[in-house]
Amino acid sequence: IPKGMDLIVEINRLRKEKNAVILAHYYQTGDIQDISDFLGDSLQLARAAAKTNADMIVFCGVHFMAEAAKILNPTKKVVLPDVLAGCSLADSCTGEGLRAFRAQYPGSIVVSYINCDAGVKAESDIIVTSSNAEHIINALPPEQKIIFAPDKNLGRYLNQVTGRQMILWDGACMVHEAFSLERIAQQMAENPNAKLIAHPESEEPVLRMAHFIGSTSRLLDFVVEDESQEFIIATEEGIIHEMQKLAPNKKLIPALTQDESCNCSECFYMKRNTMEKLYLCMKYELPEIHIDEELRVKALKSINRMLEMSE
Ligand code: CIZ
Ligand code: SF4
Repeated sequence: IPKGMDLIVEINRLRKEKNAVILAHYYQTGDIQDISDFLGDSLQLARAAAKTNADMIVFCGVHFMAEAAKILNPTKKVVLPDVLAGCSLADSCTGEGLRAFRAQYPGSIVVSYINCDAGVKAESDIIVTSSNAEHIINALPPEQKIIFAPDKNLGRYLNQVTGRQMILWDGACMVHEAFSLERIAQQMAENPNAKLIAHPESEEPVLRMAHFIGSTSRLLDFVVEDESQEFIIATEEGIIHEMQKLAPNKKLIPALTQDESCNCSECFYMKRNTMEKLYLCMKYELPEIHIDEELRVKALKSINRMLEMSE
């Protein structure tokens, strides 16, 4: 990259020249969020990917999200700025592992959180996100035995709100598991008017203390709409960029993690994407997401069930 090159100008030029659409997750860095055509959580981005007319989808998020965009758009080129933008939660479960697990519970169906790879999606009956999971699970027959993968924290929370007893796969997100109950309690004591809001990937003790629990997009709406002026945010701190834009006068405090050397809860995978890598990936159209067609069709079935059931 030539020194002094204006990355914003160049990215805009490439976007036009190549009829590309830039989709960015709320956990991306602020500069990437600002340059995106569409900013959203995983469900909103999957929907945007399903609707786009662009020739190239530039997916600024992690690998499983870009892969979902490809599953929905097999004829389009999908590129991801850094192919190593993975996910500890998606890595905790494989298609084979899930198939073996499922074999232990005959008669059950598998509901999987969208944070998983295509192999897991292909072994699942229905995909859910944290925005629609409760609604979809409630729509299943009460006697239906359900396996929920891969996030045990979200699964436990969903069991609580739906009254089901889903069998849980033992996976978790390293970012949402990093929060410190003690340090958050201290933050609450120091900011007595602040409401604690949390993503359900967080651990149970944090959720028990929270005033509000919701998906990424619901947490955003809550901060904007609630009468409170102060919030402690227990989710990946990238979301605060958009929250602060939409609620410029509110005080937004990132919840503290166990690691005292940093006060932040950043997803290291999400932050692998940078403006430089975004520019290079648009220029060279690499790294590109490829997926085996048989696997894609199987994975698509479970995603489509979600899109139908969450309308
Ligand atoms: O932790 C994540 O990656 C989340 C919550 C994604 C999303 O947008 O649902
Ligand atoms: Fe995966 Fe957690 Fe990062 Fe989300 S925040 S991409 S679940 S590691």
